[in-house]
Amino acid sequence: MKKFLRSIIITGFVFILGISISYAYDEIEVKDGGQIIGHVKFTGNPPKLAPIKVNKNQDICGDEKASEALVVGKDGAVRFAVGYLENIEKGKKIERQKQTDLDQKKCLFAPHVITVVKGTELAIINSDPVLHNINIEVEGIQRLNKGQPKQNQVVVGKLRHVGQGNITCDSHTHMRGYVHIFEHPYKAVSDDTGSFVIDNIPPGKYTLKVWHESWKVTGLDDDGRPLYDKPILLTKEVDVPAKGIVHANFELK
Ligand SMILES: [Cu+2]
Repeated sequence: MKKFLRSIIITGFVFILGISISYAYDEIEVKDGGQIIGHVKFTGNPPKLAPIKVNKNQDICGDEKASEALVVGKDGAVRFAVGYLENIEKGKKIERQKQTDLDQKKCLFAPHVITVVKGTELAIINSDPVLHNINIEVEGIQRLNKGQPKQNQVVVGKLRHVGQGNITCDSHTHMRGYVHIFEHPYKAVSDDTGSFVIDNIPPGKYTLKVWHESWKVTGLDDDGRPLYDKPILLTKEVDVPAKGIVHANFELK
């Protein structure tokens, strides 16, 4: 009886919290896991983006930087798109020992877009002989802000809130990156072939999303940094076969 009452109380509590908590993720042993290979392609001629002016430490950073808002390689391959499963509730284990690396290198965030599972370690290194800082804002709330005055200095942080984060450096207004924080490990960033791989998925039907930051300039901020349109979100229903591969094609234009 006590146990029953307790479960009712817990259920009620979870229900109330449920308004703010999206869902829980259960780590299980995945049997006959399947794979998604996503392909993100730009259709037509990609626009040529104006370089972004550097306002400080030009001796190290250079006078301007190529915009990474849209990076298109061979055959329209789009780099830095984020592919992920929406609301997957159980699946493979989260690799908590593995850190996600982010480098402040040549006055850019490298890589420009990263993904993490919430609560896992994000290691940020400053490879440059200049002061950088790492400022991460997730859904409008600052979640990490650390100065990195020394070269090769590493800062390790954890992001505990799911969502899309903007990465900026207060020292260099041209620097911009993105981090996506997930509840689960079924996410990947497209590489220079425009592909991303999500593996070891329990067979079944899922909603696959692709996020891209958008390259459409809507204006300039006070520092002359381009402001972009809201990110692009594409959706596809996929059926992941046991031990098999499903390909999913996405188009940007
Ligand atoms: Cu910087």
